[in-house]
Parts: sequence; C-alpha cells; structure tokens
Amino acid sequence: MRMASPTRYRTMWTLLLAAGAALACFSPDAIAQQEGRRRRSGTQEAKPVEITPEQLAQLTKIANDRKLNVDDLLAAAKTFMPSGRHDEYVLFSSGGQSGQVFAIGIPSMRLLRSIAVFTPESWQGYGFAGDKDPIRESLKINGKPVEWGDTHHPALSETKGDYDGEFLFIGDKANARLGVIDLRDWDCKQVVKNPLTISDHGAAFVTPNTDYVIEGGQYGTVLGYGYALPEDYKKSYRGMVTMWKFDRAKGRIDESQSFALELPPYWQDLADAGKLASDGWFFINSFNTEMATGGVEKGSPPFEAGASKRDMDYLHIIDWKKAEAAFKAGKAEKVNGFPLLKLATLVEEGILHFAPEPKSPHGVDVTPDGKYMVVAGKLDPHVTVYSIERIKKAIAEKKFSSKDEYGVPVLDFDAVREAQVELGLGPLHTQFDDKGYAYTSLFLDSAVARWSLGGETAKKAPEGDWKLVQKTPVQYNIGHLCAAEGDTVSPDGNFLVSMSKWSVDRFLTTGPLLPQNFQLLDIVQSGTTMPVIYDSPIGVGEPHYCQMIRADKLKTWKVYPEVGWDPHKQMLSPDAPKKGDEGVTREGNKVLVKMTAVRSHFKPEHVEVNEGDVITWRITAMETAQDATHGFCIGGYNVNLSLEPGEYTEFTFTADRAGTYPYYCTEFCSALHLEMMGYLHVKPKGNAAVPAKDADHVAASK
Ligand code: RUQ
Ligand code: CUA
Repeated sequence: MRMASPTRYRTMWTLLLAAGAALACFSPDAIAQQEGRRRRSGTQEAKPVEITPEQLAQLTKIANDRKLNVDDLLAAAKTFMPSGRHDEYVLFSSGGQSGQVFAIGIPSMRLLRSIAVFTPESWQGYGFAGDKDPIRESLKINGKPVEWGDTHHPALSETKGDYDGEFLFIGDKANARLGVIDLRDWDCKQVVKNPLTISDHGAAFVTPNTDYVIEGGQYGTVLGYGYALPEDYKKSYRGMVTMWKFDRAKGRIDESQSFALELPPYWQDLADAGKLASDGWFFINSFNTEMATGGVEKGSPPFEAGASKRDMDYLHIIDWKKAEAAFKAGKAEKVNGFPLLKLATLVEEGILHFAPEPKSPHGVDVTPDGKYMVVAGKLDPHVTVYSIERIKKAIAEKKFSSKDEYGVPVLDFDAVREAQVELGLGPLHTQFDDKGYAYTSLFLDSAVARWSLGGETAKKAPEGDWKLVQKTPVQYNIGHLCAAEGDTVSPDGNFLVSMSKWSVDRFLTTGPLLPQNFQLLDIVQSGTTMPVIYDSPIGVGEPHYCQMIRADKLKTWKVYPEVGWDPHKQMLSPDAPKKGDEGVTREGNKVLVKMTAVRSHFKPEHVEVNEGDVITWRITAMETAQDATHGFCIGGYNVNLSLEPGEYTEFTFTADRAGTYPYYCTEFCSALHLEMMGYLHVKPKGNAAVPAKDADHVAASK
C-alpha cells in the first residue's frame, strides 16, 4: 500500500475540518432561512441535511480530486439548483449588440430565456411571419430596415419605487429606440423610435410609478436628424432627454403624450429617477462639457483628451413634474413632429439646474430612500454624494455659483454636496442593499467596493457614515453591477452580479472573441466578506446593465388565457380559427387559410394556391397544456412561427415561387412531431409544369 505523503494528509485533514465547517451552513438557522426563501418561490421543501461519515469522506475525495477548496464547496452549495427547484431571482440582462434581453436565474446563473426585441429571432418567430411582418416593419427607421440594437439598460416597471413585475423596458443605444416587454408572456410588444436623435444612452429609466419611461441621450447631435458640421457645434448641436408616457392599462408607450427636453450639447450619460424624498426629479450625468469636437486632422485634441480636460462637469437636475406641466401648458415646440421643451423654456420655468460634478462621471444612482444621489467619478476616484434636501434648498435660495453658456444656473457645489467617498480607480455604477451599504463598480481596479451610506439614511451600517468598507476583486473590468432589487426603495441584498467586461483566462478560449463574464457575489451569507461564488460566460453580446427581481413578483402566464389569444393585442382575437373553421377560401387572388394546430396535426394538411396569390394565413394553437408549443415553418419562404399554447397568429405573403413546399412543426412536440406537417402547393402560372430551376429551389429549401 502506498502511503499518503504527510503534506497530502495534512491537506486532506484541513479540508475535512473545513468541510465540516462548510456544513455548518446547513445549520438549522441557515436551513430555516433557505426554507423561507424556497416557500417564497413556491417550490418543494427540502429535508434538513445529515451527512454520514462516508458521505463526508466522499465529498472530501471529490474536493481533493477536483482541486476544490472549501470556499469552492461553499460557493457550489450556494448556487447549485437541484433539478426542479426554482431560482429565487430573475436577472433581466441587456443582450448588448445581440439586440435582445436575457433572463437568467439567480443564484444558479442558468439562462432561462432570450427575449427578442431589436433583432429578428427565428425560434421565437420574431420577424419571420411572412413578407410584411409587423415586427420587421416596426424595426425600420426612416423606411430603412435596422434589424439589430445595442441594448443597454433594462428597466423593470415600478409601483411606488418598487419593481412590480409587470413590464420591462430596454433602450437601444445605437438607434435611440425603446422596447416594451410585457412580463405576462415575456414578449416584446412595442418598439418606439426617438424622432429627435439617432443614438442615445441613458435609457431606460422609469419614474417611481412608471408614469414615464425616460430616455436620456448621449452624443450631441442636430435634433430631429438635422445636419451641421463641428464648426457649428455650440450653435447647432444639442443634447436631449425624452419622457415617454407609459399607458399601463394598454401596456404601451403613448407617443402622443410624450415629449422631450432640449439640453446643451454636453454628452449626457446615465440617469436615474428620484423616488420617495426625491420623487418628481431625475438626474443625468454629463461629460464633454468642454464641447470638444475632435478633429485631430485639424490640430484639435482627439475626443478622449478634449472631452476630459475640465475638472468639473454638470449633474443635470430636472424637475420633471414642472416639465410635464410646461408640456401640458403647450410650451413645447415641434421638432421633426415631436414636442420639445427648448432650453430657454427649461431655464425660464426652473425645470433644469446643474450641479458641478468631478470629472467625466459615469453613473448616477439614487439611494433607496431617495435622499441622496451617488455620482461615480470614472476619472475621479471618489463617489460624490448629493442631497436632495440641499439641492431643493439651494434652488429655493438661488445659491448659484455661475451660469453655463446656455444660461442654465449652476448650483454651488459646496451647498449641494453631502459627502465624497474615495473608493479607488474608475468608479462607474452603484447599487444598494438592505443594510445601509452601497456597492460601486471600479472599472480600472476591477473590483466591487462596499461602502456605508450616511447622513439621514434610514438603514445605517455599523462602520459609520460614508466609509469604504471592503473591496472584492473581479475578473476583469467591471462595468455595471446589479444587486437583488438593488435600485428600488427596498433592496434585498443577498446577491450581486458583476458584469465583467473581460474574461481573459476565466474560461476555455473561444477564438479571439471571448465571452463576457457575469460573476455572482454573495453579499449576505458570507457575513463580512463578499466572495465571488459563480462565473458565468455570456457568449452572446456585451450586456450592459441588468436588474434582478424576486421571482415570486412575476405573474407570468403559463399558457395564454384563452385559445385564440392574440399576443400582439393581448386579447382574444375574433379572427382566430376555431375547430371546424379550417380550410382555404379565395376571393380573386386573395387567399385565406384558416388553420388549427394541435398535437400532432395541422389542419388543413394541404393548401393549394396559384403562383402570385396573396395569402393570409391564420393559425390557432389549440393547446392548453403548459409547454405544448408548436412551431410552423414554410421553408424557402422565410416563415417560422412559434405557436405557444392558445396563441393565435396571422401572417401574409405572396406565393411568388411555384412548387410544392412541405410545412412542418419546428418544435419537438410529441412522438409524432415529424408527422406534424403538410404541403403548400403553389401552382405555376399558366398551369405549366414546375420548371427545373424552381424544383431545385424547392429541394434546396427542405
Ligand atoms: S453604461 S457604457 Cu450603462 Cu456604464 Cu453604457
Ligand atoms: Cu408540433 Cu412538433
């Protein structure tokens, strides 16, 4: 028998002891806590854990074989989801350049779903319903198909400043659009395009009751898609912020009640809405208050230098109730058909004030009680904290230090600043927990900083006011971060996700293009530390921001409420074919197909039309069982639908390619799924035989 070396013995012994310690996390208290959470998410109870010495030995062996240390075992215990058990939170993440939204379970980090928003997506049948798919039509900008988005900031709808789980909004930075997702069926219902600007950034953010969805801009431009050269920058370029009115009953943005505010051509960055103490206000950071226009060719500094010269930029402080009143009083002017409150009006009505903020800051985040605005320095190692009370007082007392070039009053910095906390290099974004801590991402340090709030905040951390408490390194270059319900009036703490931009050596190499890395941090169970407990590669785009909602707040439908439901209108459709309605009818060259789909059968099984016919095809999915989804595709015609239980759908196309086309179900729905098919026969013009090249075309499309 080979003797284990003394070091190996020692390691094993240490591990055993430590594993014993690890098992302490299965103490009755911890279990009770887990149970409480589990009950909340409506899943089955687990029995208290008792580990036999044999199992402990096995666990230790696995740990040793796989070179896992005790922290790894603990991390596994905190994140592993037994089959059938549900996650406690859902993380709604921007999908970056993929143009979509991703839903990820927390703490397991399992991808639950992608939600198509700005990019056609075939599994969901998003944009693949015939020639004039309304989704593709809604994605056009000035008549040009723009079928991708750079999704940035998802915003869950709120009631009284807390996520209500009803809707989700997401901004498209590249094209200044907003998507509206209904969280009953997790389906994008609306895409609106900003008529003033091509691109944006600070979108979406909601006011505390989701009266408005706010879309902040970024790069100065000539509003209304105008034209001007950089020589005219100060005169012709402007920034903007748009207040999109949300009609909750309709589940749509009401463009007719929406309006925008003209801002100086500083580059407005992130924004956040006030709540509770600061309800009625919102805040936007800015950089490039230098109004640099680049142009190295002509001897000017490049953008990155020119836009970083000044020590101070401007926090935009906006009284949106006053803005709304001014809009309702008819004080807006139309630009490209869209109402815009001009800068002069903003100044006159006291809608816009500035506060100095150091040095090209990035994120602004309002504390849970709404009393403080946290501005993260980016090029300054501090977060600067402003108090709404001080701001209101300074405005009332007209404590201005100056006016900017456009006549906007600048509040005195010392009058509005509450505190500055030095955190480290590259502070970007801040989230909050339920214990009086704030968490700020440090891009250059590649770390998450935990620090204590102070002043009059309701929850106080024991470390005292405004103190850096600790930092956890992340890999690498964290942008946004997201704590559980971490930007609401009642954050949960528990978990935090670091949206790390570089993954370098964290995963297997996937070619020169590497995935991003979502890292999960435990910010409660570990007590005073906040270890990284999971790394999750995101290989679909560069997600920017996410929000984490308690899963039990979502009231997601399991199937559509009635058979024949039109998800685009969120109502039962009078057009939905019922059992017995099936068939093909014609009026001139217009053909109407009425079809039903149920396991494992499409009715009718043959559809005969003439080449050149315009076909309206209606399908009702007769299913009422959860997960009994069918697909419906016609190869060669770019048609693929997802027919979810109860769903009614309609599409239109011109049958301009003769031939015999099998259509079939694209979801493996039953044992006879392959038999769930039929034929579309497109009779060639003049009733000639199908020409050989078209026959090839049909063959190639199978
Ligand atoms: S931001 S770069 Cu949300 Cu940090 Cu877009
Ligand atoms: Cu229906 Cu496969």
